[in-house]
Amino acid sequence: MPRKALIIVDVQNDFCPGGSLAVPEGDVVVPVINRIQSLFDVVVATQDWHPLNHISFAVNHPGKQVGDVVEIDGLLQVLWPVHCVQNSPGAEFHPQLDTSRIAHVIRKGTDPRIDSYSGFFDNARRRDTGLASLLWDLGVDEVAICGLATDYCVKYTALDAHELGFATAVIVDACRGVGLRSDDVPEAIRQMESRGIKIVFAGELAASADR
Ligand code: VGL
Ligand code: ZN
Repeated sequence: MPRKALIIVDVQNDFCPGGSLAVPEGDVVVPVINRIQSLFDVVVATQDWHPLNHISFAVNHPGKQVGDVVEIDGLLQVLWPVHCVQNSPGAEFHPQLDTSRIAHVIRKGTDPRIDSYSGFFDNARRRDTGLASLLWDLGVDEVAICGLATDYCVKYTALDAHELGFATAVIVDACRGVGLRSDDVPEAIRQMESRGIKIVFAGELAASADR
């Protein structure tokens, strides 16, 4: 029965250099992630997968700019450039990401009315993506999270995984952040660690693997 899952978060062209919401050094996570995939019993991936009329796109808010924060239905929403539009090249996985081991892909952010940073729930927790039950059905009790971006989707996916009862680790050198503010990434790491999420490096994983 599988136990340990790797969750690869949003390693998509738009979050890599040259993409519309490029995360600095976003592509450097790709070889690291490819190297560690075989250490896990099951590998799943999330894909940010927005319709063109998505609420998180600044262009859909006349008079607003990228980086502005608006309140929608009582939730604060950062406005982003158009990114990861369903079926567009920017929404595809980075071409060098090894997808051969990915057992399931969870697409999130598909509802135009609400954003979804976490791979488990939308930002208001109205809807479940099915990721938790998928992992439970596979007998997974331990997850490690990697990908993009440390200060958004990686962070919220890790916080939810921990809260759902999975023993949760974040592989920091297999993640990169947006860093809208200079301390967003270290702050995200501190926050995850203070909740009980383990912060690890890819090299330690290999060393502790019992096979
Ligand atoms: C993400 C901002 C907007 C992420 C997704 O994958 O971290 N960030 N949409
Ligand atoms: Zn998005």
